Amino acid sequence: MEHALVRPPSNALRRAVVGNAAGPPPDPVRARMQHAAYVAALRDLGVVVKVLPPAEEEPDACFVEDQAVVYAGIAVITRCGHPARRPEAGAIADALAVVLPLVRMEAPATLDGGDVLPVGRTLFVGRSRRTNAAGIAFLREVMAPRGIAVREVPVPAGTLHLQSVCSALDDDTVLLARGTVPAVALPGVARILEVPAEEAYAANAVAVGEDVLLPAGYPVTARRVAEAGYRVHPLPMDAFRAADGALTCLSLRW
Ligand code: CIR
Repeated sequence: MEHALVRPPSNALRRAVVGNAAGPPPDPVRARMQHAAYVAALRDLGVVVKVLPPAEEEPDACFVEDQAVVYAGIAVITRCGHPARRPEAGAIADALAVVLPLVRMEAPATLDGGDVLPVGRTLFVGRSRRTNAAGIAFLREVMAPRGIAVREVPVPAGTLHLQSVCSALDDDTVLLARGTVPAVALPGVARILEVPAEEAYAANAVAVGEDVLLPAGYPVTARRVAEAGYRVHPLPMDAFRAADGALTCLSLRW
C-alpha cells in the first residue's frame, strides 16, 4: 500500500447507522482525535494520505472503505447495502477518478467495501446483509480480466461485514476471529493467525508492509501479531467502534 484516501468524521457521526454496537452514540470529538492519530500513523509509515473534507450531512462518511473496491489498478464504486449510505459515493468517486480508471456498480447490485478481503490474487467477498449476489457477480466480472479471483464467503448472522472478523496482514496471512468465518472458507490462505473470541474486534487490522495498525486494548492479539514477525502500532478506536466501525473502514488503500 502506498496511497490512502480518508475522510474525517463530522458532528453528524452521532447519527451513524448502528446495528451491532451497544452503548452511547459515537462521540465526534473523540472520533476526530482518533482519526487524526490514524492518519498520522499511516503517514509515519510512508503512506501518501489524501484527506477529503468531512461530510456534514452524511453521518457514516468517514467509513470510506465501503464506497469502493480499489484493486488491480481499478476503482469499483460500490452501491452500499444501506440506502442511507449511498450519497457518500459521489465524493469518493470524484476523488478516485483523478487517479484511477473507475467503474460504477448499478442496481440491483449492492456491495460494501468492508465485505471485501483482498489476499494476493484473490478477493474474498462476504455475502452479508449489505452485499448481495449481484454485487459479487459485478465485482467478479470486473476483476476476472485482471487475473483476480472473486470468491464468495458467507458472513455469519449478526456480523456486519466480512472484514469485521478478519483482515489480511500480507499475501499469505490473515488475522481471523475464532468462531466466526471458518478457515476453510478462505482456501489458499497460507497462514491464519487466530484472534481469541473475546478480542474479535482486533481481527480488523491495517498492515503497511511489516507494520500493523491494531486497535488498542487487545493484548493477546497484539502479542500474537508481534510473535508472527510484525511491528504492532496500537491505535484507540472506541469512538468508531461505537458506530460499528473498525480500522480498515477508515481508509481506501492501494
Ligand atoms: C454502517 O453501519 O454502515 C456504519 N455505521 C459502519 C461501517 C463500517 N464499515 C466497515 O466496517 N467497512
